[in-house]
Amino acid sequence: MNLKNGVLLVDPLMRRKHQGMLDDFGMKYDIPYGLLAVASYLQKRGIQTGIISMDFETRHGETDENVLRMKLNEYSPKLVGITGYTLQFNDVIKMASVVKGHDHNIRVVAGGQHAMHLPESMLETVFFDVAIVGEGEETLFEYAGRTFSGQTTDDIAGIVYLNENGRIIANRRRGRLNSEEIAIPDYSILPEDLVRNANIEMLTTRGCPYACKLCSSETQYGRKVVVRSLDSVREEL
Ligand code: B12
Ligand code: SF4
Repeated sequence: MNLKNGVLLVDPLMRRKHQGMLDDFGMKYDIPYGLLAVASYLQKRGIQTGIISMDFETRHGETDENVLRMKLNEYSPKLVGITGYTLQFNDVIKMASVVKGHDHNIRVVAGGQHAMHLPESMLETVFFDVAIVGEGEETLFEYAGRTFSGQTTDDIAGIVYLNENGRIIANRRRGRLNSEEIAIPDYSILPEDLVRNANIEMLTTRGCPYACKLCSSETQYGRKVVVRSLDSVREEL
């Protein structure tokens, strides 16, 4: 795969750090649903996108750093996006530092749960160009398009970035995707062996009308619920 004008998305280590633990159903891997949603959306709109799951790629004992270096050499992406829960924070930073160490000109984007709640904690590490808040599909599509054509990215809705004075700038939030804009997950983007050894879930709605203190839903989605159409759910099944 050549990603010279494409995007490489990385899911840092999660389970392999804990001796390759299996889940309650005896499965080895997790589907990185957030990355798959973003990649399926970008591919549909003509941006070639690859996903690396570090739990899967390190299954024969390679280190995550070496896998990433190998993939960067193989794919030559211009842009790398890294997802992560808070408990993956250190590995997210490690992955970003490997990318910038490999080639400082590659744009590195932070997304997912930790980045959207504490974007400044990503930007302060200086390994990220921007953090994306909320749903990632349209924001990354616009950011990648503008980056590839050499345009400014500072005014893109949904991004947080460091300006030239080192100040953190949070742009206005982007509106939500409607039900037809949510791409049907394209499982062919992931290695077949990963998919066969993971539980497959279906996400038929996004968002919640409530705002419980313990939950991330309101920060991520506001209070609007978006329900996918029956046709799209049927097609995914
Ligand atoms: C379904 C779900 C699960 C499922 C499936 C997990 C999986 N394989 O992904 C199960 C039950 C297995 C699960 C387990 C866990 N979960 Co869970 N889970 C959820 C839930 C309800 C929905 C997540 C989801 O799939 N959303 C749909 C996808 C499409 O959205 P998304 O991943 O957020 O991605 C979007 C954006 O974040 C963004 N994005 C994501 N990555 C990137 C990357 C880039 C570069 C860009 C630009 C954008 C981007 O774009 C995506 C599309 O819009 C959320 C609650 C919530 N509000 O989101 C909690 C949530 C994600 N889970 C959480 C946690 C903690 C866990 C566990 C770690 C719990 C534990 N201690 O074991 C495990 C981790 C399992 C694992 N290895 O992934 C926390 C994370 C909190 C945090 N600050 O990190 C959440 C937010 C719940 C909460 N507390 O509010 N979970
Ligand atoms: S915990 Fe989150 S998803 Fe559940 S009702 Fe509360 S706000 Fe909604």
